[in-house]
Amino acid sequence: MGKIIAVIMWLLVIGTVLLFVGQNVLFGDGRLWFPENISEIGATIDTQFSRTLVVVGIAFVLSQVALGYVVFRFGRRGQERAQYIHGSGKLEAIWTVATGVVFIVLAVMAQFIWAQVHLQEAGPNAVKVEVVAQQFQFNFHYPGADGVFGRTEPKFINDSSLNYVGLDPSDANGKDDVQTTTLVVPVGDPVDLTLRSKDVIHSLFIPALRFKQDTVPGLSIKMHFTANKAGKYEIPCAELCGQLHYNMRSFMLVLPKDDYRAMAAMSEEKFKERLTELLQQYPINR
Ligand SMILES: [Cu+2]
Repeated sequence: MGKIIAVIMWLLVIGTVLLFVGQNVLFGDGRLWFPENISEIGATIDTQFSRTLVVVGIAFVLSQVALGYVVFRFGRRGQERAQYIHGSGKLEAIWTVATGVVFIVLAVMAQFIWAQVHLQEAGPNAVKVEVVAQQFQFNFHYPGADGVFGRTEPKFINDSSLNYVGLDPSDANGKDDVQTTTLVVPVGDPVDLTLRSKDVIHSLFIPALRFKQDTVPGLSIKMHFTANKAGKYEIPCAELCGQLHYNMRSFMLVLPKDDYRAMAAMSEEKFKERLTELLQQYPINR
């Protein structure tokens, strides 16, 4: 019985490795893998991801093959018995240090990418969008033609009058501001997001950008990206945030610069009309 279990274990390992290594061969179109990357730093993130996957994959294969070997050799009663030991300080030190070194090296490499999107500024010409998440939608707030955000305050939030972000009606800067549930950005220009939440933790996930950031009540989190391909991309909420979480899905429209500039100068009404047209015009990129 032990031998059969060991062989099944090894077959499972081979199957798992094939799913990752051979998925392009098995399915041809890479449908099990990430969508096409459209972010300027996405390739770096993908490289880091693959590097981590290979390191963890090697550890997984080695440990499973070794486990299978032990089951194969010592599995049956009456035959060869495994030696019982109380532990080995030397062995434990070796694998703890080795694991530590591997993970610290990976973390140090990854933090360069993390610092680029979190700690470095997006630049003065970046397009600014404020994100306010709530159960169960993402609201995107644009400054309108004047380029200045109107003042917002929680006491002005009123979902029934579509003031989801709480714009102060008495502030002149807010008169031309636009609130939508679609993220509209230009191609090729940095986009500076400020993320907030009105209720619970949500997560703005844009797979095509390799972008994922929690929105946390009480915090303003800044992050930036540059999208380099026009199109319509999915934004699911990636944090279980309540009963209708499954339904919390927005889109990001990446537009050619001229189209974007034209929209950025529009009134809220015109902006939304144009947005409806464009959302129908662009198919979803997967
Ligand atoms: Cu959510």
